[in-house]
Amino acid sequence: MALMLFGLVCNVSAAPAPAAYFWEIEYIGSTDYPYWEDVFGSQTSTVQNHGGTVEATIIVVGYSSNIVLTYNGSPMSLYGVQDMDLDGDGTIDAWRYYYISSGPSGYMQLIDSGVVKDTMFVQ
Ligand SMILES: [Ca+2]
Repeated sequence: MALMLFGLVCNVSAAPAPAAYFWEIEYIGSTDYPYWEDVFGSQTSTVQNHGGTVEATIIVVGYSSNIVLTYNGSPMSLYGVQDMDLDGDGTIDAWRYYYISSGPSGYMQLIDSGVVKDTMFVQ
């Protein structure tokens, strides 16, 4: 399964960016719900019932080399990175990361340098 809502996943060379200051789990999809469910914002649980292979996208504004997304306590596999120039000034400001893993329901956690920045219960 490959959920590709945003089209081509590409990775161009990164320009200088400030240290990461915003982190969000954005979208979650799975075998049982094969669409991107929008979980951006204050939401703490998926609405849809997921299962099987689980994919997620996160967005990090500002740069960090220590991002991990875990599911049920285990790191998910990173399979794509999309550089984003949010204000169109030619400098990359943010990164969208694509992850995949499998498992039953559980907690997904976005961690930067050991600090939990966002948590989502995947039901
Ligand atoms: Ca920019």
